[in-house]
Amino acid sequence: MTDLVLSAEVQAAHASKTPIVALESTIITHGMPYPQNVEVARQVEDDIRAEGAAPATIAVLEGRLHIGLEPDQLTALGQAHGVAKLSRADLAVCIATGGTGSTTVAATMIAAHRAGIEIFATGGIGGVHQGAETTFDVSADLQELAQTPVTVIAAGAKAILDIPKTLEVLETLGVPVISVGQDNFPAFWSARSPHRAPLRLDDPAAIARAHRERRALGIPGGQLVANPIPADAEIAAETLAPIIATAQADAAKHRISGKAVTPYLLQRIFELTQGRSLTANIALVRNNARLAARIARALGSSSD
Ligand code: PSU
Ligand code: MN
Repeated sequence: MTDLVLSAEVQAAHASKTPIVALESTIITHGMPYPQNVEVARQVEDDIRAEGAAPATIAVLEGRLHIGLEPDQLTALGQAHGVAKLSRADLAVCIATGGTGSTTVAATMIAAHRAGIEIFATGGIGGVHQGAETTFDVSADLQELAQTPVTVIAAGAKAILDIPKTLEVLETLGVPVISVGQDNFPAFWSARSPHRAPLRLDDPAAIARAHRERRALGIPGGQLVANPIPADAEIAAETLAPIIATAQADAAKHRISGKAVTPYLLQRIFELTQGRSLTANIALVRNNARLAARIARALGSSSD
C-alpha cells in the first residue's frame, strides 16, 4: 500500500496542530523555467509560513508519494529533466513503477485528502480548452473538484482556456466557484474576465465555514476559490489576447496535443511577453498562498 512520506515540517505541523496548506508541483516542473521555478516554490512556502501555516508541496519521488518536500528534494525536482506530469490517471502507475512525477491540481487534491489536508493553493486550474468541442480536451481537474473534498485557491483560469465553458462544466459538476473581492471570475494574468462568478465571499473565515458546511451536508467534492491577481501585477486582457492567439496557432501548427498543450502554451506566452507572464504568475501564486494560509487558519481554529 502507498505509504505517504511526510516532510519533517509536515510531521511537526501535525503534532502541533498547525494548519497545513498543500501545494502542487506541476507548476514547478512544467509551469515555470529553472531557476525561477525553485525560487518561487521557496517563496510560496515562506509566504504560507509567514501567515502561520505549514506548506506541503506534493510530488512522487522514485515511487513514493511525498507530502511536503525537504529543501534539497525541491531543488532537485526543479532541475530534473523528463519528470512525468501526474493527473488522477497517472498517479498509481507512477508509484507502482517507481517513477518520479509532479502532481497537477487533480493529483495534488487526491494526495492532500489522503494526508488529511483540506486547503490547497495553486496558480491556475486546468479547464475546458478552446476548441474542446472538437478536441474533447477537458482537464481532469474539474472532475476532481467535484469529488475530492479539498478547497483549491487559484487565480481563476487562464485565457488559454474557454472560460465560459469551464464555468458551465463546473456548474454541471456542482462545484462552488467563489470569487474573492469582486463579482467577476478572474482570468489568471488579468484580474477580471468578462464573466461573473456564480458565488462571492470576501472573508477567509466565510470560505472556511462554507468548506465545513459542505462536509456537514455530506456533499462530496471541494470548492474553487478564485482569487484575482493583485492589481499592480496584472496584464490587461487586451494586451494578452493577440499573444494567446499566436501561441494557440503555434500549438496547432506543431500538432501539440494532450497533456503537452498547457506547458507548451505557457512557455510560448512566456517568450512572447518577454517574461512578463512569469512575473505576473509569481505574484498571483504568492497571493493565493497567503489567502490559502488564512483560510487554513480559519478552518483550524473553528470548532467542528
Ligand atoms: N495552469 C497554470 N499553470 C500550470 C497548470 C495549469 O497556469 O502549471 C498545470 C496545473 O498543474 C494543472 C494542470 O492542474 O496544468 C492541468 O493540466 P491538464 O489541462 O493537462 O489537466
Ligand atoms: Mn488536457
